[in-house]
Amino acid sequence: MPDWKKQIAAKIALAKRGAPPSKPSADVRVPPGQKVVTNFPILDLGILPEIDKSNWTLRIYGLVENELQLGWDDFQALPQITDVSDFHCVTRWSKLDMQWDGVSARELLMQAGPLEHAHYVTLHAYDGYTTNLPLEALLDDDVIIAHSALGYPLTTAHGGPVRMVVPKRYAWKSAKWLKAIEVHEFDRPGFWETRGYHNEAFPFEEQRFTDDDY
Ligand SMILES: Nc1nc2c(c(=O)[nH]1)N[C@H]1C(S)=C(S)[C@@H](COP(=O)(O)O)O[C@H]1N2
Ligand SMILES: [Mo]
Repeated sequence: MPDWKKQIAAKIALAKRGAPPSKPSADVRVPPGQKVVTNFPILDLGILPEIDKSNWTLRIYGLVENELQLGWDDFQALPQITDVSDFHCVTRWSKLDMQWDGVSARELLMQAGPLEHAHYVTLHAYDGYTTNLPLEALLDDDVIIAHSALGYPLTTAHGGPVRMVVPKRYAWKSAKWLKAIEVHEFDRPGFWETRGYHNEAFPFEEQRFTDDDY
């Protein structure tokens, strides 16, 4: 097994061992302070990037063994998965049973091969938005680089052609119009994280804003 595969396996084991108490218990499905909605609200900076699939690319770069730059056909050729998860926005709406189709973030990261000192990622989006996560957070089974929601291709408003979905964190960590995943050693707060939003963003802990901790 190549070194980076062992490292990923070790990181997955670590993530499981140290899993934060963010998983819904059987009887509590909706995080505190959230209301279930049946519509699918749209939240962003108000910049709608129009991205043509013919010049769309997704880059994985930084502390990886093989930097990747995928075009649309390359992305479609990757193994496809479907995952159903709940989506929690810090503005207090939750949408349950969202079905996402796309590529497992873990699968893509495995192909890139994070180096030993890779610990954090920055997600870069086509509207200039960024958000940060621990690398481990992207290795969970439910994290998906999605091209479809509820069986339909993502609309531009919801982040099409491709967005990240990280169900265990508040939705601002789920970058729409995903352009690149940058892998680095030290944590680098993203757009909202530098504006007072909580760095970890676990809905079941109500980690909404940095002040909540102090
Ligand atoms: N690129 C980008 N991604 C983004 C945002 C953004 O402004 N730009 N907003 C985030 C926020 S605050 C939320 S709640 C979700 C909303 O996703 P939706 O509009 O599909 O409901 O997208 C997140 N991803
Ligand atoms: Mo949000």
